[in-house]
Amino acid sequence: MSQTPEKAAPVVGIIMGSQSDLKVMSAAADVLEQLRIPYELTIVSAHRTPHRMMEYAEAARKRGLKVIIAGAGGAAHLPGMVAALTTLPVIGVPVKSSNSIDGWDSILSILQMPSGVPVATVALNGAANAGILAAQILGTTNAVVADNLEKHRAIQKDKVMRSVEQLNR
Ligand code: RP5
Repeated sequence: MSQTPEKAAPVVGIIMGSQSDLKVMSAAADVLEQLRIPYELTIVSAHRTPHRMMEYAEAARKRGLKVIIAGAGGAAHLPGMVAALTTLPVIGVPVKSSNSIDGWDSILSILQMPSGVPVATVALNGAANAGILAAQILGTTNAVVADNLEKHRAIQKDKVMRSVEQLNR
């Protein structure tokens, strides 16, 4: 009888302030899947579930997470507050929510952290880059991840070179 292989424990935590952020934040999960990095994904709202946010951030390292990707929109306090509660690296994704003033609210809420509590902020809706950056952090100590990142880069390069060839035809 074949056995289902045990799912590897997540090393990246993807969290977001609302279900409405998922359409943006799923790009981080897609990248981690491509790179074969085990992750977990859930909703943690800084304002609507502040105690859940504290529990999540404070338990993250003990549960084996190495990096947290946190996305939020509007008054986007989730990444910064999680960064304040853990010394794991936190990557912030400013999400352009429907009530957003062109996304500047989200960007500035996440980007302008006080000295001593950094959040590595990616571009507006830049969840894919958040996934890659998380992998790059893991790749500093994990040769398999570093190798998968090299392959990912090579695929990107091939795509560009194919476009160049098509234009030159
Ligand atoms: C933030 O408010 C969330 O991160 C989301 O981007 C924004 C809107 O949330 P919903 O009203 O759609 O739940 O907390």
